[in-house]
Amino acid sequence: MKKNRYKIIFTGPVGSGKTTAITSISDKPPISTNEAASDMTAIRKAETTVAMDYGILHLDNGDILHLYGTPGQQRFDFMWEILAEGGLGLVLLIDNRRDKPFGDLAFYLKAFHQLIDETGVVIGVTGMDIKATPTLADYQAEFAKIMANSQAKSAPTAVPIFEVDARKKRDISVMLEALLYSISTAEGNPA
Ligand SMILES: Nc1nc2c(ncn2[C@@H]2O[C@H](COP(=O)(O)OP(=O)(O)O)[C@@H](O)[C@H]2O)c(=O)[nH]1
Ligand SMILES: [Mg+2]
Repeated sequence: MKKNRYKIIFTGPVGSGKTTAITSISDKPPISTNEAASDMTAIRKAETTVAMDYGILHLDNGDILHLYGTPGQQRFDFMWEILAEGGLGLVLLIDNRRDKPFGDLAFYLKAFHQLIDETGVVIGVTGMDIKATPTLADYQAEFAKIMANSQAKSAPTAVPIFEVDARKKRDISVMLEALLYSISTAEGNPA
């Protein structure tokens, strides 16, 4: 059986759980390129990802998923387009503990609108064990609002949105399955 190789992009603000999620789900120890943070993020985290995370996941059907985490800081956003190239879909992690999670949501949906339009997106809200609001229903409503205001022609009105704890492998795999399923149904392919 021919193995298909796909690329999944994980994005979201610093601290939203990208490195943790890829570590939780990867079959091999993931590669992360870290350096001591030299900017404001140092206040948030002593060490932060500056280049990217990479992990690999072998599916039961023989397919292989390559998992890439984007660097969070905006000074690395020139890399996002390169990373997104050829991606099968996007995992957007939003940290509910942050001040303006809806601002983060709008920002990342806009930054990755091309990949989202062409493929698909699933949203994972992390940190809900620490801060329960906004709720998942609030996120769905906000997502619909952002899409209604966007210029995108093929913008989806609803996407899978989950509460996830990036430390829990099961949470991440459920979210990934939903992404793969939504992409396969959108393309009319069998899942
Ligand atoms: N309490 C809690 N902590 C989480 C959750 N998801 C991730 N974390 C923690 O948040 C911190 C930041 O995660 P990290 O993967 O480094 O974020 P990144 O900057 O997006 O790569 C880590 O200490 C994680 O263990 C969650 O759902 N709840
Ligand atoms: Mg990281």
